[in-house]
Amino acid sequence: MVLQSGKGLLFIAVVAGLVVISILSSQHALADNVSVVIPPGAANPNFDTPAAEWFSPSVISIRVGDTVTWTNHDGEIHNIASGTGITRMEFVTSSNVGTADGLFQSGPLAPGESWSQTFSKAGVFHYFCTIHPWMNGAVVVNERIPTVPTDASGAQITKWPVEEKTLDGLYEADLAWEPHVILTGQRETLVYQFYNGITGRLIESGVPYELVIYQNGKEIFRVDDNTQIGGGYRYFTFDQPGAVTFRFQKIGGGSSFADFSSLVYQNPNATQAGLPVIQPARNVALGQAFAAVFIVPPLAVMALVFIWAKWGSSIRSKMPGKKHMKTAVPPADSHEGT
Ligand SMILES: [Cu+2]
Repeated sequence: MVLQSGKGLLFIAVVAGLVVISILSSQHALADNVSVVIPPGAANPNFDTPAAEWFSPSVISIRVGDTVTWTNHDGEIHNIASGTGITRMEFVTSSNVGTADGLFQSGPLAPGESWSQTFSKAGVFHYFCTIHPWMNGAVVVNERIPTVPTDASGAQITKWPVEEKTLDGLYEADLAWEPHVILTGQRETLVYQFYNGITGRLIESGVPYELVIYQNGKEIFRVDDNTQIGGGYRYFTFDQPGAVTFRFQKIGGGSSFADFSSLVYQNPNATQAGLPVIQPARNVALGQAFAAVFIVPPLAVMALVFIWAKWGSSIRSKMPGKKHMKTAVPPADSHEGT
């Protein structure tokens, strides 16, 4: 009996293990793991750091479900804390040390150590090192856009156009939207037709209807129109992501309606346009560029002024052009010509 229950437990454990493995592998198929490196010299806020940025890359774009792994390639201890650090100017002029918001926080990362964080929500997440708060970075998490169109519940739409009867059954509408997967900022073309819900015959032109678009529970568009032979069409561009309902109502003056639903996804191109800007490190190359622009020319001008002040008069008296000028201008006591 003991052996039997032991076998039963073993069987359950094996099944549970297989389930876990299949879940993990299916997640693995969807999610990526991306790397951010803390470069050598990141601990140094001055011009003599070889680091071009404090985190490399300082802004990384991923998708919901992806994991970011930070690895410390510097020679000092660093950490990763969500929130906003400080600018280098603040480092010099204030005692501000940044504000961690607690969304995620690593322990101390010794040289060579790594730490990972999985992002399950879309958005822009700023982070910094609390030991060196001028070290700022950001993770931009984009929605995972499906390759197939769905209704608002997530069920895949396989047949176009989508057909729906009004609740009272008197009318039927069909609607197709193109592209089928809706992104913000992308022009959608809605194409639709109306039929008699009982006979299935096409509704002739001139029958009034109303198209209303709801998104995230709010009405965002409404138009009165009349049916046309060959069907109606309309362009629409969504500004916001979220569930959307296309409603045809008051067809032929009736009181019923037919609803179609889908999802609008954040356009990754739009997200790229709003990427956060992270101040670069004050690295050696930047220091040289700074010196070339702000230090070398003023020093050169100062040197010239000094040389001119000290030896200017002797240089002027020795210049051949000046001698020629003197001989060319007649002396004041020369009046031969008058
Ligand atoms: Cu640090």
